[in-house]
Amino acid sequence: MNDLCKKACVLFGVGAVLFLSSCSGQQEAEEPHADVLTVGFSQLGNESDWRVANTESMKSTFTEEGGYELLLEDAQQKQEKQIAAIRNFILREVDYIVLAPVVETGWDEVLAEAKDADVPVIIMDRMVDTEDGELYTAWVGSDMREEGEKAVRWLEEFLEEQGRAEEEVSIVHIQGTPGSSAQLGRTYGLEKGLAMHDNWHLAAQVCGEFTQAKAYEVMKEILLETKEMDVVYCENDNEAFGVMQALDEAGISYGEGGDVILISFDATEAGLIACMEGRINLNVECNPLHGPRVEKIIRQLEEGQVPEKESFVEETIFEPEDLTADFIAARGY
Ligand code: GZL
Repeated sequence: MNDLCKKACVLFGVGAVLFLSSCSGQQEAEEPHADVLTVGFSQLGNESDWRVANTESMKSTFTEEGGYELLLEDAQQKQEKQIAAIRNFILREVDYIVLAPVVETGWDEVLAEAKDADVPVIIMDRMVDTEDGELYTAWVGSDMREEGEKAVRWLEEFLEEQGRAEEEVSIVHIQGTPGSSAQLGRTYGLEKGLAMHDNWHLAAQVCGEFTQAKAYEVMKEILLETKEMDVVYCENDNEAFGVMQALDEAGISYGEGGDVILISFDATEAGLIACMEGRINLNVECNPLHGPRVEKIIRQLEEGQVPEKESFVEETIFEPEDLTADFIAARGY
């Protein structure tokens, strides 16, 4: 082959390589982000410090830089809005649905629609009570019954230490959202304790909706009826804050050295500060930082692995002497 011909072949070869690489470049540019996972997240609301931390954990985990598109829909405590959000996610053909269910029941139909559409559903935080466990892929959250039982065990020991084990104990119970796992579990623990102790009595059992405003309202109403109470059992920190407001206005002391023993759940930053300062006697941890836990499940599924069906978070309890400002600041919520 003469020199001219050789040069022509080389030039053609280089041109072909350049052309193909430019095409593949164009093709990559045209692909609609094929490597991005779209996660539809139905969050039940924004009712408490715990919920805010939970939402933030999801947002800081499922980032664009991490290869995700997070579609966050806040249902404002309404199950029908969560159901509509899930249907919207199915229509948008998301890769995964994450559901933080406001209550445990009423999910079978929409979860079946997601299953029929081959969209895996991960349940986070509270549980769903479905006929068919195959309607969701995995659940991650807290053992709320155990949280309630921990609080009651602590109360038994606390009263024992105070020599009050045989005394009459009047308990005000401020419950969370009716039918939510957190309310069902924490109520289970207290009611089990009431059944075990003939000298423990319910002075009142009302719904505080996991909010400070509602707990303040219902506690003021209770105080119009009675000021005789030994324990107020609040099913989350925001309820405890509302109860504190009402007790302050009534001139009733609470917490360490107070007339009323104040028990709370969540162990949020504000709740632990109140506990460290002795205004809450016991704060039962309920960890909201589920973002990384949900991502681990999604990564397992992406790699063809089968995640645990149920993953419970390890949690503890806090008394004032357990806490320092540095410890609280380092906890992340
Ligand atoms: C508990 C979570 C509860 C928190 C509340 O896992 O579902 O909902 O205890 C929140 O603060 O509103």
